Amino acid sequence: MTQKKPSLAIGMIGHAFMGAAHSQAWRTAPHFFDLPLDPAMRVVCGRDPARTAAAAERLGWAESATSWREVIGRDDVDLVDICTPGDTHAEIAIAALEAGKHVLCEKPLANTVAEAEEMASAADRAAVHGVRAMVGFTYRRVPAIVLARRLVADGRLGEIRHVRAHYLQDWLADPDAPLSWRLDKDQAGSGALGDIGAHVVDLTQFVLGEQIREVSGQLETFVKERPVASGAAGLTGGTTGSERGAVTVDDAAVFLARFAGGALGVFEATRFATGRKNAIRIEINGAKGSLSFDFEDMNVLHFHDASADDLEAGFRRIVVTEPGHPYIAAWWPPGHGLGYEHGFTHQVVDLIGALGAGEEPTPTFADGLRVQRVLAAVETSSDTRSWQEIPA
Ligand code: 4PW
Repeated sequence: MTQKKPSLAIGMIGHAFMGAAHSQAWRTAPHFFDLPLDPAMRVVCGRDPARTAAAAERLGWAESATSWREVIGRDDVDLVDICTPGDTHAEIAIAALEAGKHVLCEKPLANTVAEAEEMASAADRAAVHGVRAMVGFTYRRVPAIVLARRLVADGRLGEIRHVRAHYLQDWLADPDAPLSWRLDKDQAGSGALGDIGAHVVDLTQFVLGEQIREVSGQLETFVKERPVASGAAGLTGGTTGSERGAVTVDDAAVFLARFAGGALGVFEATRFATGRKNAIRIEINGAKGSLSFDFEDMNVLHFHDASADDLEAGFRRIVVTEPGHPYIAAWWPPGHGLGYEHGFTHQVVDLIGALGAGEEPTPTFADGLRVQRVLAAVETSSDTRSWQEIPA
């Protein structure tokens, strides 16, 4: 007889785009991976009772609730999964950790460095009692990205000289796209910089295993006013009326960076790159070789080994779908490819694995704070037209 695994009961706050992505991860992970704990989708929380009940039904949650405080107060919830806009992260995460609940919090960790510092301190205090916190930089869990990190760690690229990192979307190129919460500084903290630039900051630091130490950047808001959304508005769709409101965040962010090991970085995050839908493009050049990745072709990593014979050298297209590649053995035969949602599944697999082993899951809130410091430094740099150092 197989022994029943201990369960991990989840309470999820928020049920829009990220809530749906996280829900599929909690639903799917135990069916494909051998996990030490069995996730139970206990309760989903939202503001509107009818919409939240419908979301519970659609996404697979046993119950719905309208008070996050009630959710974190429940004895039958072990982990709080925060999928709400950034302005609520600090309050919910700190309260949940203080209530003894593990926390998974969507990125960016917070809207300000001060909030992120408080969250990282709360995580440190909770860790003493075995309560864990993790921030959801989900693209770290793309198999090709993990392979890239391994190649760098194994010295296959040698000393790293250049990092080119772009996150390109185009859903705001239409000046009449609705004014959603992502365009409101109070709710989102920043625009392209925090929403998508945060990912490439985290990814490059993850792949290199090094921090960014200095930045010089420029932010721009191309469309300063938009029609106010009359209902929920996301990356696509949404209805508007005649009222217009101010965009209070950046539409695009560009910055130069210097990594701790001396590599030079060029970063770009924009929602105005017409034709680019979710192009996370990272190219790294080292003394012994180079890597190139594009999320729009996410099952592939390009690798150039500079030590190869000149006549045969050049970028090799590695299809990252072999059973020996990270995470792949749990999925499909070679060549059958993974998609956007698999990163979220791997995220909860790694989280549950760490909780089962009594280890600290990564990225930690301290990692999230480091990213937040880079974002803040880019903003200050843009405001003051100066280089900014990032404290270690
Ligand atoms: O990966 C991105 C997210 O972090 C998504 O494309 C959209 O932008 C939704 O939130 C952010």
